Amino acid sequence: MTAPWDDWDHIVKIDPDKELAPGETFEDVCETGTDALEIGGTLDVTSEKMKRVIDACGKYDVPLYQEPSNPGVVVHDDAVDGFLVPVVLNAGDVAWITGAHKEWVKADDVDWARTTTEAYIILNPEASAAQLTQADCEQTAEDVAAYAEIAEQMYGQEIVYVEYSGTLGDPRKVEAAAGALDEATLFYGGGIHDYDSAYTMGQHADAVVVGDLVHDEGVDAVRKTVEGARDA
Ligand code: 1GP
Repeated sequence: MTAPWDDWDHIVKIDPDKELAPGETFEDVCETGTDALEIGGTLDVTSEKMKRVIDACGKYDVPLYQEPSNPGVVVHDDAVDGFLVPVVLNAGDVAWITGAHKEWVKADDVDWARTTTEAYIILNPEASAAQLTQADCEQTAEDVAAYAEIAEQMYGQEIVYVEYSGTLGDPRKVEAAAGALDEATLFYGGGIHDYDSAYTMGQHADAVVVGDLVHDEGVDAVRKTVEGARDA
């Protein structure tokens, strides 16, 4: 069975709590050549902010996915292709493994046909997501490989996500995760800021995720990361 992300090299992650670079529009973001947009952030996201980005992006031809950080920010909208829901394998607080998910199922009529989980391995202890989830970021390459393997083989995860949000990570750990996976798709995110960083991580990950760059530097910089990820 094929999934849309099987063909992705590059994803732009829009934080609904942040503005785009001055003078730029979501149309500009969609024209960078990225394969998909994920809308999600860790802090201060609301369903209203989520909806504002969905409304702005929905009319373009780039697949649009919500990545809800908690049940309260989920928006049901036909413009959205699906939901990519984080499950943090190395969370210290089990709310981020099953707890928030349980609350979501209780509160919402979950659209399972369009919902897929992402098995996160969070590795930057400074990141808000690491602090919120109390992630144990002290993981060797061997540990990361083991997490990736259990994600796929024990928990049937289709997507494994090595997350260094805010900083460029250790390519050897990304390589270790890639080596442990059979069919699952590997996302890498964190500190991708130019052609070389995208190329380096893209050599191991199936798709690289670019977040802060789109807000801080803008679409010209993002376009170079698309080239790096494509060439990898
Ligand atoms: C965040 O992995 C993404 O969830 C992207 O990270 O913001 O560091 O690009 P950056």
